[in-house]
Amino acid sequence: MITGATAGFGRATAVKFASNGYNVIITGRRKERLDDLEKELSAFNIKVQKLNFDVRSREETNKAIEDLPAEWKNIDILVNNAGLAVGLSHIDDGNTDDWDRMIDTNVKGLLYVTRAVSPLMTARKKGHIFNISSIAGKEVYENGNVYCASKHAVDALSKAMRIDLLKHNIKVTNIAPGMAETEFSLVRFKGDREKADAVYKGVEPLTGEDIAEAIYFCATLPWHVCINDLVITPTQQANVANVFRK
Ligand code: NDP
Ligand code: 8X3
Repeated sequence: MITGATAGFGRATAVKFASNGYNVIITGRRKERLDDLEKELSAFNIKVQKLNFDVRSREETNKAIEDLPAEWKNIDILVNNAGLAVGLSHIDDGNTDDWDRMIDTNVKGLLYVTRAVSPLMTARKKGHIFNISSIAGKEVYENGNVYCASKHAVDALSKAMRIDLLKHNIKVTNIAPGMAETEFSLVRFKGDREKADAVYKGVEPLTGEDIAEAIYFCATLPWHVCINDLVITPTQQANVANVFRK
């Protein structure tokens, strides 16, 4: 099950797993995108289940999971990927609606999905949860305040989940990507393409496929091996502040 499969990392992860024979549950708010992805994935001769809900709604999230047909409730792998950055401003000048969107999606949404899905895994004594944090969950940069705080929360929750779910034979992997060209910057800059493109100027950024590859690698290791935390950046990026642009 991959949250936020309508774009970027989530979409690429759905394609990666489906192309390797996994049945996939794909989620997101944009229904037409889910329909298009379902068509694309059906070429791999696997089963696809679409769940069209907003992770910010506890009711919608619980209903989506509760209503899953029994055979789809055997979720082996959950990728908590749905998330976003909105805006880039100093703390004294921030847009509090943007702050709500980031905290409600990146932190509370991830918690709602985990609360709904993890009991299905503990009951079966097996599962693997991936949380997509960020290098913004490891470091803080100017104007990144609330986004960085939300991803630090994901980083902390990955560690906490690992401890709490240990006795249930459930793996938890925190993925912390750096600069990746998806719809991320277009969302952050509210549709301003020029500003979004400028983020990646002179850099070969990560792609959704790069992150999908890493998730697939972690998910297919022998069962006694768990990658707890993975920081992945473009070769031209050392950390949030040091980027070598050509
Ligand atoms: P995209 O904008 O390309 O994809 C984001 C996905 O999240 C979309 O499928 C979107 O679906 C979904 N989503 C957003 N809000 C909600 C919501 N309220 N309910 C359900 N789904 C939602 O961005 P990325 O693929 O880059 O981002 C994926 C994750 O990776 C995010 O958590 C992001 O913070 C993180 N990340 C991104 C990095 C980057 O540089 N790109 C680097 C590090 C981490 P829809 O709009 O259809 O609901
Ligand atoms: C996205 C990467 O550096 O823009 O999480 O915060 S960064």
